[in-house]
Amino acid sequence: MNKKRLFNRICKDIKAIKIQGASNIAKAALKAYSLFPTKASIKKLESLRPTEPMLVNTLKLAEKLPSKKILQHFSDAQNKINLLVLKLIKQNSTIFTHCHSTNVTKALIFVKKKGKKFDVYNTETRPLFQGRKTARELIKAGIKITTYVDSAARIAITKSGAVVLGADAILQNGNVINKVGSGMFAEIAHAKKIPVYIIADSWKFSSRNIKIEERQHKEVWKNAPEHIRIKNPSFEVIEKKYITAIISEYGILKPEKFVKKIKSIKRG
Ligand code: RI2
Repeated sequence: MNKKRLFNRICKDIKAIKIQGASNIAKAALKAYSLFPTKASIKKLESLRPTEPMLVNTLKLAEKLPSKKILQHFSDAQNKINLLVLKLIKQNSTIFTHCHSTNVTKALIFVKKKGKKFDVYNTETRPLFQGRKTARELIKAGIKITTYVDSAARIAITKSGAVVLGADAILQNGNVINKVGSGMFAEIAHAKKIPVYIIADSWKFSSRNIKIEERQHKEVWKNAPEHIRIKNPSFEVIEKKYITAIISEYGILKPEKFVKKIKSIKRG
């Protein structure tokens, strides 16, 4: 495939969520940028998924650093996260998760490989069913998984020992943006005194205002009768008061502490 076609293919796959999740999107964008390292490429790539600061942060660094160094960051951060999650997950516990997060699934698979026993309850994650991707990956790794329809989440959460979610964006005020439903699930968990952990590479932090991506109504209902208004927000805010901690390469930190840490690193 020639360079132009490959660039366009990557853009198309990111837009259609064939390439899914903040980390995978950032890595694919990095590959596309390396084909055409221009400002115009950055503009195009950033426009594909407006709620992904990791993509923005990665491309900003790609202007200064070799791709190899950036990729090294992703794997170093994940390795540190894995060790923290290993300490956190209790033997014979049940973890609830939503959507598909590479940071989450890699950490859970690591914990399983280290011999800890736990099982996972997850949601389908309508309309694009990213929960099935999570279920496939975890079952392949030998982790027991039970999938619920999204509207059964309260039943699943109530039976779980912890809610573990990924992130698309971590905001200056400590709130987190993740797949739609996450805010509601965190609120339910909080009401039931079940801890809520966000597992995320720190490059998801953004000091900008983040737009919530609104996707096509066709994803929700392909041949809907005319005049039915369909809304399809892809993400929502999880308020920091519902988040027990953010687990990143900088440790297990309360949202405010995480933000403080990131800001001190940037200043330093
Ligand atoms: P990684 C996903 O978005 C979900 O919201 C998920 O929690 C987040 O990205 C995780 O990112 P989408 O691409 O942990 O399915 O994979 O819309 O970096």
